[in-house]
Amino acid sequence: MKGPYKFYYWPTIQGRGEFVRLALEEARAPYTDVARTKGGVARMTNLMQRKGRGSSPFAPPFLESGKLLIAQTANILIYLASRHRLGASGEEARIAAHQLQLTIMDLVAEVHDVHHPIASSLYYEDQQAEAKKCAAAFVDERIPKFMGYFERELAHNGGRFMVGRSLSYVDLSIFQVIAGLDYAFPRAMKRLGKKAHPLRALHDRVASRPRIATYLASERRLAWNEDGIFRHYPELDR
Ligand SMILES: N[C@@H](CCC(=O)N[C@@H](CS)C(=O)NCC(=O)O)C(=O)O
Repeated sequence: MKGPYKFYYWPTIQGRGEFVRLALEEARAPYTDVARTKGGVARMTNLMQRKGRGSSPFAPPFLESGKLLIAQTANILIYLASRHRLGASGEEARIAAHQLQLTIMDLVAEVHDVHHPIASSLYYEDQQAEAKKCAAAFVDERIPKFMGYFERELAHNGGRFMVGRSLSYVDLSIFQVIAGLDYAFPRAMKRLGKKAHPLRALHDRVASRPRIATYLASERRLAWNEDGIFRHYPELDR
């Protein structure tokens, strides 16, 4: 058995942590979502300030595996993939998966910046005018550009998986991105269509995988909310 792992992320949001939770769930890896246990947030913040050997995380999510403390979402995923067959094997496929995941994380950062274009430390209400401008460009230009890219990559790989010939963590992450964009920008995402779009079909295939379906129906899956990265503000959804 690989693990058990200690997983650290903010306890009330899906955020970037969800990409890791999905991988842990699909792998059926034993893990504790530490910040969701009593005193867990303090333990998480202490680890970011730890002294001594090894590097400390700048920000959650991070994963403790034995003596390793691994931060950066894409870095955690590449680690889990090698231990749990969640990624295509071979150098080319490993690099391709990591490349796609880093691009997904770029998109996630842009999603965050739509509602916080000036500063993360300010309330949304204090940067709403700028957010509106940012959202217009994001919806009109960036969503189609990212979706077009991921769609081409999926088609290029045969249409079923983003990389390789079996499910990888990238497929799980595409599921999360589509689900998140559907929540945050339902009107803009209507352009993808209900069923026929290949990325939506991939989303649906991932959602119906038994372990993912069980997870999504469990209390471990946090509800979307307006504290996370994918936020639904109707005024930002054109
Ligand atoms: N590039 C990092 C970003 C990590 C990150 O920004 N984490 C957020 C939560 S989703 C955070 O807590 N940031 C605190 C900060 O930036 O000060 C990753 O992909 O894991």
